[in-house]
Formats: sequence, structure tokens, C-alpha cells
Amino acid sequence: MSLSPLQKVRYGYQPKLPAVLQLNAASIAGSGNQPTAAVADQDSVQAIFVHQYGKPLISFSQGSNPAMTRALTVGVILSGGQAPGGHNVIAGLFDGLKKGNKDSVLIGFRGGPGGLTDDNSVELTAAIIDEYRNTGGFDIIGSGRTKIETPEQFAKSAAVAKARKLDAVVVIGGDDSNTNAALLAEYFAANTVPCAVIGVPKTIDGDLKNEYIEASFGFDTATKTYSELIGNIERDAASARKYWHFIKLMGRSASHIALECALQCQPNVCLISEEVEEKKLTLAAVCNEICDSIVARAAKGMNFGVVLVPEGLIEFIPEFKTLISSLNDLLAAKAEAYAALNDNSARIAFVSQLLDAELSKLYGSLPQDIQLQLIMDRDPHGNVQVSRIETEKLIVSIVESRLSELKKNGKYSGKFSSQTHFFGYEGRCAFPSNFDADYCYSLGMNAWALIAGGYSGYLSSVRNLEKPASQWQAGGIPLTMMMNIERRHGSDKPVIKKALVELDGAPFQAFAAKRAQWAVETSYRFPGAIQYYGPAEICDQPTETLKLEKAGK
Ligand code: FBP
Repeated sequence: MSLSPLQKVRYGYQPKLPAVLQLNAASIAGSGNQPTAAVADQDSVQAIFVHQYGKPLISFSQGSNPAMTRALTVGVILSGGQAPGGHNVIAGLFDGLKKGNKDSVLIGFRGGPGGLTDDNSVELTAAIIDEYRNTGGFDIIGSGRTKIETPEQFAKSAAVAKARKLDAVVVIGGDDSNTNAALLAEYFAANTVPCAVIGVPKTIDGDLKNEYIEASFGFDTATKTYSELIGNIERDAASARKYWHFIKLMGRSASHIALECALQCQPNVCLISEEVEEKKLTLAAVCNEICDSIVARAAKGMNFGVVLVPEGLIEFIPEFKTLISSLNDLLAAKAEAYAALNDNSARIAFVSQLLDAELSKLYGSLPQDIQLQLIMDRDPHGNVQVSRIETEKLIVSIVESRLSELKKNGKYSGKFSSQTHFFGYEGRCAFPSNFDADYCYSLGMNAWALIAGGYSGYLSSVRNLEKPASQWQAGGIPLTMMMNIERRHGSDKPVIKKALVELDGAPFQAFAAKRAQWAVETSYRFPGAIQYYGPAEICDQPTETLKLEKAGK
């Protein structure tokens, strides 16, 4: 395979580390003793995680701990959607293991959690790791969304851990995958399998965060990639002056990606799902707001604009939220009868007659494509596959009919032509920005430090991210601390609580203060491509979201 010039140069990039992780292994000491509690539903979470619950927060500092130099055998899994920097987590883990003891071994389980249950694995040698340093993608071992949930899957995981003499498994994943990691840690502890489980916070969606996890990796690079593209489209819109561009952006539930891109690019409209839910806006009301901007700009001769639509919007519109949750429950309850249907009209008719009258009416009012997209298979964690629901097209069709009404009433005399886009997969495997390259490498090495320190059931935590990397703090947060009980697949399950956009948080407030102006004027901002080499103020900047959140504390 021939290498691009950037790929060659990126192999040589040396990621920056927190000072404590630059020490030799025996000088890294973990500490912490305050018991912790789950974010909600404490009793129910504690009853499920009998061995894991209440562990203290851990932080690393300079000290003395000869046990850190033990030779270890560790397995690693990439789980869920790709996020830039995954390869660097593995490189950091590998380098940590070898720093601790040159005889340590890293085993990669292929294709996600299913690789562990099936023992589909490869030893990750220095030569393999070197081919993936500082590159995007998860192709070093592949990823998958298999959920380890049946007693057989847990037993198989334990058998593999024992047979391979694993000291630990590292699960690099989002909220669902790390929920699974916590369940695995609990199973191993309950069954005296001497294998620790450590999670690493991955997801471009940015919704796996809290006080101790300031960002999930991949969010930085993905939002910078989308912002470059949105800026380019804004410039095209302002040049051609003939299209309204409707851009759906990934981020399954939370609107962090859309909000960050709005802060970067200053589009005319950016919908924020959490606000739509809070204000209980109907889809018609959301579309009316977009029309207000279109009408106001048309009155100034600007028949062009850019609208950002978060991928998960539909699940936050109250009437659709109820519809989707009823569909989830009935598809789970009638799975067998539904699976026997082999034609789309029969599927639509089947669910329509099971919905209550009002929901059936709403479902019946939707274009057939959207009806089908709403009943597509859920992912293994019970989530609707929102990346496959064309909300941006649904919005355009409602906006078009509203504009023709306004035209009839003499309230609008502009021209409306639209283009729709979906940016998601374009950003998930980009070369990690310097921030993600450094952060991921640190998270990986920190995961090794947690394992060598004897911890299990923790999420790798690297904090102080607004500061230069040498000042970052390394440690671990108990997975159970992030849990609550939610309804999935028609039943109540312990899950890591998603961090949604906070409407009183600094990033949303910064956006809210400006959006009225952006809706009418052309205030576009063009971030350009990610820069990897050059001054730190261009190359090493974290997201606006992170900067605003940290400034607000
Ligand atoms: P994770 O939560 O697994 O990181 O998923 C991120 C994501 O990119 C979402 O933004 C998107 O909705 C989903 O994955 C798409 O899933 P798939 O890759 O299965 O199409």
C-alpha cells in the first residue's frame, strides 16, 4: 500500500502526555478512598453491581509503586462507531505496557465485543502498532456493536479471559459499550475471574462526559471535519445565492456536534434537540422557526442559507418521542409476528393497527420512507438507527408547504430551492487532530496505569484538557458512578447516563446569545481544514465547547 505524505509524517508524530504518565512505571502511584454513588437510581444500580458499586475516584501522581512493573497480558476491544484517535488509544496502551515490562503482551480482539466471546484475536506487536500510530479509523482490529448480554456470552468471555490468562480487558467505547464493560467487570468479580475491565471514553457524539470525563475522544476531530465542510458550504451558498442547505449532523441523541459546529461556523439556523424537547415544540413549530429565517432573509434579497439539523432531533420532538417509544415497545413485544412479515406495506399496516389512535394518525401522516425508517431494526443496544432517518428531508418538505401557504397569504415573496446533506461517516475516521492524537494516546497509557495499579470497573479519565498536555491530570472514574436505570428494548436496564446539551451551560448560552442575528444576517465563519503542523494556536486548540465549558467553571 502506498502512503500519502501526511500518513508518512504522522507516523513520526510523538503525542504529548500528562507529566505523570511521562514518569517511569514504578514512580506512578494511584490514590483515592472516597466512596462514590451512581448519578441516579442508586439502590437499583447498587443491587446489580454488588462488587463494583461505590469504588473511589482514582488519581495518579508521582510516588513509588514497584507493582507497576509487573508483566501483564491485556486484551483490547474497539466497540461501536468509529472515532478518530482509536488507534492512538491502542498505541498508548501498548507503550504503557512495554514501559511497565517489556514482556507484557497486548492482544487485540477483532470486530468488537464479539471478538472476545469468539476469541477472534491477534497479538498486537510493535510492527503492527507502528503502522497505525496517529491515523484515523479502527481498522487495526475492526469494531462492532455486539452486546455481551446472555449468560452464554458472559461465560464465553470468562473462558477466553482464563484461557488467555488475561490480566485485563480494555473496552474502547461509548456509553452503551462502557455499560457493557461495567457488566463484564461485575461478572468477572462475581465469578472470581482474575481479569480487570477498564473502559475508555470514545464517541464522536460527545455525550459521554461529566466532571471527570471532560470530553469523549473523536468529538474534536469529527466536529472540526464537519465544520470545515459546513464552512465550505456556507461560502458556496453565499457565492451562488440560490440554495438553502439543510445539513443533518451525526450525534445519535445529544446535539453537542451540531452546537459545536454552530459555534464554529455561525449558520443561519441550528436546531438543538434538547431545547426542542424542553420547549415541547412540535415538528411544525420547529419548521416555522426555520421559515421565519427564510422569510426575513428573503425580504433582504438573500434567498440562501444554511440550517444545521442534529441527527437525533426526531426523538426529542414530544409527539415523535412517544411514537418511537411505542414503536420500540411493540416491536419488542411482537418481534416474532413482525419478523414473519416480508413486505413493507404489511409492516407499516401491522404497526399502524397496534399503535393507539392518535399515534397511528401521526404515523400515517408521514411520508412512506420515514414510516419505514422509523421501524427499521434497532441496534443491539435497542437504539433507533437515527443516522438512517432522513429528518432533513422531512423538514424540507414541511418547510416547502409552509412557504407556499405564506406565499398565498402574501407574507413571502422569495424563491426557495434546497439541498440536503448528511455529514456523519465523513468525520469518524479522519486523521486525529493533535488534540485527539494526544488525548487518545494519554487515555491509552492511563488505561495501562489503571490495570497495572490493580483497578477494575473504571473508565480512563484524563482531565484539565483546556491546559497544555503536560498539565493534564490522569486517573480513573468508577463506571457505576455514571449509571442510572433506563428503559431499553421494552425493559428497565442499568445504563451510563448520556450527557445531553445543557441549556443553562456556557456553550448553549453563547450560541443563544448570537442566533437571532445569525438567522437574519450572513455571519458565516470559515474554520478551514484541520492543521497538524504549525503554531499551537492553530494546531492544538480544543473545541469551542470544551473551552466554554471550562471557562464557565
Ligand atoms: P457510538 O455511540 O458508538 O460512538 O456511535 C456514534 C455514531 O456515529 C452515532 O453518531 C451514529 O448515530 C451511529 O454511530 C451510527 O451507527 P452505525 O455506525 O452503526 O451506522
